[in-house]
Amino acid sequence: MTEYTAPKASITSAAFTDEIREQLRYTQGVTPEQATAADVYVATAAAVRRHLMDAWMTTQHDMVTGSTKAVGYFSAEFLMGKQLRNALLNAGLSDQFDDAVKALGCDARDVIDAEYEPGLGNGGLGRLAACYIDSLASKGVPAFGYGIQYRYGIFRQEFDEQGRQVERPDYWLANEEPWGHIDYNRSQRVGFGGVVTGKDDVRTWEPAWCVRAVPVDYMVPGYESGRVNTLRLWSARSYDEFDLLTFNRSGYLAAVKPQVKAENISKILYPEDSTPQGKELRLEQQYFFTAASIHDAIRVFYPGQEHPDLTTLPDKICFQLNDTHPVIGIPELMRVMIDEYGYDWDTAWRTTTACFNYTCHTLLPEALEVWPASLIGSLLPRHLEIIKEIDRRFVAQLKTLTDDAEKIDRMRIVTLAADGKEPKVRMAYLATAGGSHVNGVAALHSELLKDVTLRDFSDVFGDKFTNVTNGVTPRRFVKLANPRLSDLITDGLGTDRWVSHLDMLKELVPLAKDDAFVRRFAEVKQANKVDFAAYARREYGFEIDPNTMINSMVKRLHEYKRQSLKILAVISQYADIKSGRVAAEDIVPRTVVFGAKAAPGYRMAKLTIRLINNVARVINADPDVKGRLSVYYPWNYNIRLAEHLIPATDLDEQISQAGKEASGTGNMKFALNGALTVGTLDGANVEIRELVGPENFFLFGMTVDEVEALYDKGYQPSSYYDADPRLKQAVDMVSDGTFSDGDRGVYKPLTSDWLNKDYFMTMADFSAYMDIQGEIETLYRDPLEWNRKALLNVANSGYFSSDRAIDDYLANIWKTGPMD
Ligand code: CJB
Repeated sequence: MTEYTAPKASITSAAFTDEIREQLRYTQGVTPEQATAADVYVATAAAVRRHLMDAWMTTQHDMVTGSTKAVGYFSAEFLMGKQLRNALLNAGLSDQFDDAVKALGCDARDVIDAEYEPGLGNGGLGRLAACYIDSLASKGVPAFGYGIQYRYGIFRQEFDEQGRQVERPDYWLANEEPWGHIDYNRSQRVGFGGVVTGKDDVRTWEPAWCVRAVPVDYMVPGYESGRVNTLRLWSARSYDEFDLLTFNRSGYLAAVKPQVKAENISKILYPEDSTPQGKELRLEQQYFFTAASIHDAIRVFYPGQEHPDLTTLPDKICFQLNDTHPVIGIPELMRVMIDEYGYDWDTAWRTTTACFNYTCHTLLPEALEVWPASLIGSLLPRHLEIIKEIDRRFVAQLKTLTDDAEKIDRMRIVTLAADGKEPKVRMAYLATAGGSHVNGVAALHSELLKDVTLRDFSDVFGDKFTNVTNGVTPRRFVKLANPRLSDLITDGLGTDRWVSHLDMLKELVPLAKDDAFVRRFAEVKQANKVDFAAYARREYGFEIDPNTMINSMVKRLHEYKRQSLKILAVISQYADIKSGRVAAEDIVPRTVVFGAKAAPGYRMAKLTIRLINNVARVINADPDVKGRLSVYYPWNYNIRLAEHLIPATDLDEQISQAGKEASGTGNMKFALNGALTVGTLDGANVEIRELVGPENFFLFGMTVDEVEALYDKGYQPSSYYDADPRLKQAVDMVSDGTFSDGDRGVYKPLTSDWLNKDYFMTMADFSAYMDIQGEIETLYRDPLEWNRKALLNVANSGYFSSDRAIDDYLANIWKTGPMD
């Protein structure tokens, strides 16, 4: 593969300032003197877009005329974060911007802050998609991100006086949004409902209602690649026409109903992470964006052709299904080929399976989407026919491969309507049968997928299964988020090539023996902590002491991630100091920072939020522990907060129950920014620990096998409560009203779950978790040794670049590469 390096923008700061001035005048209609930071932000965005425009157009042109297969990354979520700094970096205009804002008399931070962060994703899955399109562009691989431009992103989280989560709508488009380009000329018609008519081999679907899918295009500039790819997010609009027949018959309201319904399709992002609700609107969204995207790909790659040879589609583009959300694309491509272009089944199937690949992001069975066949039938009647036919042929194929009838039943894509249960369509199975490859997102996860979740499939179609361990973009999460560390790395390596070749970080390993370099590394961390304290004061009114250990746990709130374990440990540490059991001076001063949103309907998760907030309230107000232990929970955790917190963190918590976290990507970001991890052998923690060295990772807790064995033996959480006085005391403090102004009922659902069910074995892992704290504190008391280990984490984490992950996808799944 050739490396394509474009010259950096050669424009001077003065010239760039003039360009911003021009945009202020002609786009914003203000003079530089009148301009607010928000005006300068919009003007700068417009100026940067102009710089990227030629490369964007050339990339699109080369993609269509060249012979390199493209990638269509289908994802219901793209959690992009703020765009301005990233666009400036990749346009080679960062320094010019810093000079320009000065010349214009404003503060760079205010301009950056003026951008409203789009929240078009829930968490890890959506952020991964954003990292991957960044890496694809940076490698010069022709690619589209395909998704939905939700009008309302993930809710804005607030806390009420009782510490409860309150969800506020995130109407991000009410703010100036200079990045998206709405392209009405390239809209697509997407149909729903209706009837299917015709004979067996010639079927015609007449949808009852149609939605206009309008593409909103975002530039995805590569880092030093000279390429700018496209993120195409579909927005649902109604057609002006409405059903005159209905109007005449039953009145205006009934006639416009489909139009109103149409606009709702892209209105809101479902806020469930990992455990989605099987709601009709969700299926509508899924079909809406995958259908529009497939039609769009055909339009792009066969321009103006009425009778394209679609059997060549897999040579032009492959579609990566980011989880089960876009899997309805498989029957859609079948339908398009058979019904719209007249191909026979076998040809359509060969083409479809060659186009699609599926990434699974979970091990939780409830997260694998299953749709009632009746729902698919009413919304997409022709697709249900096709899915049934896929299933029929699939079962016939299985019969030639195995005699195990039970196994075949277990593998059915459409479940049998036994015992009065209505048939269901298993989307993960459809994806596995209808695509060429299935991958998990970390080594352990991919093994468990094969051994447990999709075991029958891996027995029969073992060749389809592979692993691609996740990665994160070093541009956003190191270069931009942590400029001090970036400078130190560049100094240590004598080059900044590491930004696109992150494996070069390995060359820092010898520097871990150099005490002077380790001290410089420690100074970087300390300065980042001071910065974070200032940020937390400014944004949240928190008084964080940067001379304490910053101990972070940021991720979605989910029982399997075990925020409960962390808060119980905090309570226990609090009790230790308070009771005098541990002398205050023997405690390493610690600031625990939580960040997490809970799905609005997830009762236990929301109660955990309330508990954390109230533990924080009590501890932070208690003079007995002042300066030793404090707890902060900044609300509305998002990418921006991550970018501030991660570089300032000393200790990162990755404490999920073994076998439940598919990978994690926060763990990678923290390691790359020089935090040490306390974690279980779960997800990508396993690989992080192997790479950074077991001696540089705080491991605790049960393994996957031990968890299994304990379940089999019969798990009794209360026995751990009885056996460990620390645990007993912590749980009792939650029950006895310490964190609820004496009200003993508030946390009952939590405490009763811990003692009676505790599905994720928090009780069983508590003692091991507490025991490792001693080791953590001993090391932290020796700053040189702590920082040496933290530096070794940085040096050995280059593998977790999303560039490497994309290389793996290119080599093993997509079989393509950079454009010529
Ligand atoms: N994940 O964020 C989500 N949403 C889902 O619906 C299912 C999984 C997460 O995906 C990340 C990216 O692969 C993983 O790192 C993480 O473990 C997983 O929970």
